[in-house]
Amino acid sequence: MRANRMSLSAIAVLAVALALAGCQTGGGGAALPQDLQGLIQARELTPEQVRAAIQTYVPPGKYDDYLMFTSGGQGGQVLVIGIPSMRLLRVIGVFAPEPWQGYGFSQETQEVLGHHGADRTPISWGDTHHPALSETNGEYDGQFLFINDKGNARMAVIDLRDFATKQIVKNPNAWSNHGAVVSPNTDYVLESTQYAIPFPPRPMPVTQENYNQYFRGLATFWRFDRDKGRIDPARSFQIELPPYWQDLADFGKLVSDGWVFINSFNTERAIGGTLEGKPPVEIGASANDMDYLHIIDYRKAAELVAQGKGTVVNGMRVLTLKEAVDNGVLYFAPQPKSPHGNDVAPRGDYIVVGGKLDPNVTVYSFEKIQQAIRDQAFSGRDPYGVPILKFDAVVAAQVKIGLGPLHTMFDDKGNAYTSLFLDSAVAKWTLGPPYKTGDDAWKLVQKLPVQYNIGHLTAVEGDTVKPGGKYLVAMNKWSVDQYSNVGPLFPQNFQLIDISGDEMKLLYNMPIGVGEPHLAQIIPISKVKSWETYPVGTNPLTMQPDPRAVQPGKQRIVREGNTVHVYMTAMRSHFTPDRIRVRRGDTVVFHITNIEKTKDAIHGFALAGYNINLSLEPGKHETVRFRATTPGVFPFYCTEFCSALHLEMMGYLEVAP
Ligand SMILES: [Cu+2]
Repeated sequence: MRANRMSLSAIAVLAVALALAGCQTGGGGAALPQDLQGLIQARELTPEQVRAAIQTYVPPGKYDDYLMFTSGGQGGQVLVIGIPSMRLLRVIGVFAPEPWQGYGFSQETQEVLGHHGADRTPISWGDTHHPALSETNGEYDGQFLFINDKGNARMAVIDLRDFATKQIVKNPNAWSNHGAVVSPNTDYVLESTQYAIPFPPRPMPVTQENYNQYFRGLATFWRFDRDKGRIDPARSFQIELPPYWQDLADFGKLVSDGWVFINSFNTERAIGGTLEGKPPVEIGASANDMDYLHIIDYRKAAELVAQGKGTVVNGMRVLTLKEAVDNGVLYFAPQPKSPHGNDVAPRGDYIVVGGKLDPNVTVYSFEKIQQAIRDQAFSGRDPYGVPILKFDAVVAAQVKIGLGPLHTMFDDKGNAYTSLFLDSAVAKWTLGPPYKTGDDAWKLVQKLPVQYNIGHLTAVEGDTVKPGGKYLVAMNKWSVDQYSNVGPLFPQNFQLIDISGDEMKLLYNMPIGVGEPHLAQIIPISKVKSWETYPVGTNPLTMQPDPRAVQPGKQRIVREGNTVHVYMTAMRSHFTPDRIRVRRGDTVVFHITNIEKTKDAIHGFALAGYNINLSLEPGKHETVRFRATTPGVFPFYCTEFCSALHLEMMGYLEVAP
């Protein structure tokens, strides 16, 4: 018998619990049935495991309480996962074509994907890192989701009415970025550049002299127009920063509203050179004991830009480093050591920083920062003239929690949760006044081992002004021994943790086999008001009726010179028209409306040989345009199993020679 096999007395305790649960829900059952006891014993489950199973089980037809939006990493996607079941509910194509959704095949979605490569060609991947839900007064409002592409310095806007990507903007002055965070009312979405390049971008030898003199970082404030549901590049701006690698950012809130905090690393300005016998970047960038927390008065920066300050570089207005320093927009505070997380507490009063090579989290007081700025309590200036606030003047506490602290989330009881990469653990610790006072303040409460090497973590609304508590998800980089071997590309490991009680408890493992998720956010499902169908004839890009939407009875084929327009409808179980004849060299434009009003009555439109594949949800209208270069007879068909006669939902395109 294995040591962890459930004892009979433990089963008895659990039986009582189950029986009580049964009574409360009217399910009956005065005792745990014999066969259930046998099942638990046969599977060698511990009481903790049975409890976790009951806590996370969502029966067929019942819904999860929360949605987690997580980056899909190199897949360029967003994954939508139900909590507590940890079931994958949706994949949203963002920076890469996604065939199931027909994303990147229609004219509408090709426009969204754009041409952002160095040679103005489309890029067909992205490294999604930081999802950021739109906020109203510092709380998630369930309307929009933003996510960055670290790999190519892009930012995307997803509309949560239909969970589809509506816009991608390319940072014109950077090739990498980190973070996507929103201001408390979503007027700005911020990205930091990760790896500095020459500013303005131009070719030059990567030497130390050039790096120090010409390379720069940037904080990019994308202006979001909520009414239009789009970022407005013309009203966006950047702040020029020293060539330290700006990393995670967080907007202030409540008392610190109007400010933003960005951590940085490689203040050493290491540039590698391993082939010339120089130390690699990892060594060079880890020499200093302190890097710099960037403290930015972005309201003042926006005012200066509105007054016409700054210069325009590649169409983007940029407040220069000198203007930022001269006008009191930018300050530094020392932060230990190669930091990653940088998280503002729920009341906006503290900023928590995890230094990857420091066993402490360092907590800055916003009030002390403001006082130090008023007192000009500077310990000096960096080589670019930025004033550095005295460390002791701005720090509220340092709490020793373990090795490799990265990222911090908060609950509704004054606790903070920090991922520990090197320890492979989540540390729960307490904030200071007014959250906790006396001996209860600034105290490590518990360390829960996770499997393994956790990067970010996320808790229910854990970065808002009203954290929800209840659940936390550890986003682990290594799974090692947690899953069956499916080859050398191991899945990432999400672990659901119960944080509702005094002690954190591990509930569930979820493998992620589609990319390396970086960060996630969790929102109560009741806050997301998504559509079940589109009003018939809706253009998904504008979310408005499309003037070219096709009504029943108005299907037609119209030739305009060498362009053939096919106005088509899809409904169970046929396309109208279903026989189309064009000539070689014609441009063919399909305007297709799914005229179904029934939810889940989805059709697809796939045309052989021409790389055409659409998803037509009920009511959706989409356009696909291509040149018929090759003569032949090409079947098209519905790719969604929509009815008993789904296989018959097809037609022929004849391309005459
Ligand atoms: Cu169909």
